[in-house]
Amino acid sequence: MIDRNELHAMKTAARFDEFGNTRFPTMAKRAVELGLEPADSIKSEGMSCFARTNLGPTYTSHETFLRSPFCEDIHKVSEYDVAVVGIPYDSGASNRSGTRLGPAGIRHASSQISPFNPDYGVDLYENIKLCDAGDIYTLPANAEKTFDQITKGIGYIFSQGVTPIVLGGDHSTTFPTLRGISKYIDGNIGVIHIDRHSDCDAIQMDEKMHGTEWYHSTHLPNLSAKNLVQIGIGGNCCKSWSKFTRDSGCTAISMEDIDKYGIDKVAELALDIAWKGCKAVYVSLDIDVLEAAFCPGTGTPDFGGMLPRELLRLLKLVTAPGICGMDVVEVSPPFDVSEITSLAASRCIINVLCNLALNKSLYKH
Ligand SMILES: [Mn+2]
Repeated sequence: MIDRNELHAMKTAARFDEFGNTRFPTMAKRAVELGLEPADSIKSEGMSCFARTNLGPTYTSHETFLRSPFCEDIHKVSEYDVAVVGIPYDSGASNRSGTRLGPAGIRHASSQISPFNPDYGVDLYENIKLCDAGDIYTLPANAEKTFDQITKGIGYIFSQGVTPIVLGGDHSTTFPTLRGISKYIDGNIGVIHIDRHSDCDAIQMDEKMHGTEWYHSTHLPNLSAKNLVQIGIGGNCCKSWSKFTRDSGCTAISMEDIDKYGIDKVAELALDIAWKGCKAVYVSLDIDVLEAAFCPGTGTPDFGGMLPRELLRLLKLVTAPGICGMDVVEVSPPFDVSEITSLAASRCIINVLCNLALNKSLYKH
């Protein structure tokens, strides 16, 4: 019979105290110093609001967007105009997962792109003070605590006078993002939502999944459905979509409308509705609005969506007057091919930032 105490594993375990335990408390303290205390609902030691040191989740990205400076100490984020921030969370995905790796995928793809953009004649390194604020520390097992982290983190960036550009993550993250931003806007906020799907159920699989963010966002005190414009809608939408669109007062624009009226007229209508009575407008881009051939790496690909140049033209027109923030969600690198989808997301963000620089329309507050 083997002597239990002679087992290698048991001997090693018995030496636990000899290993010392100074590294974890030091790193935990530094994580909170640099990345804020976590949301009040989180009790575990060593967790912070922004994932700092290497105590964050393993899928947190350490590469920066467009190789911009990493704002490790989040208290210094106010030194920048724009902060790119990742939300590696995909527990709201009802179909294919993998968007927790979206921020890492988009950052990696963006590192191949030049900060100089000949389409706009703008060099982002020269024209915008851009940083990467790293990722929000997300909790895959708990949506509400993750949402609290997102609301606190994105709200903090916005409260420091910085425009947040959010890398998703699945689309459920947009609700806590808007909850964070909207409370710092003294007035109403409008939204231009570009997506193949309307995501407007109150509840999905009994939870706030990635098909529910517009129901909850339009119940925020200063965000009315009357200022919500959804562009690209069609394909694989739930039946409940028609009820929300009919009853809430939001405006849905389908691919057929885009074919009929063209991108320029659609953008004009979207701006008119989103800005009506509002102090600021937010843009939420679900990458699955692109025809599936151009975005294989996403949770719910759909056939018959926008072509890349239609999407770039739409973004150019709707972001020209300025935005208070933007997200690009639903990039799922495990399903991607040759980084097509991550590259599409990177290009959309870079073009929008160049557009803000060109029009001098960065959000001021
Ligand atoms: Mn969506």
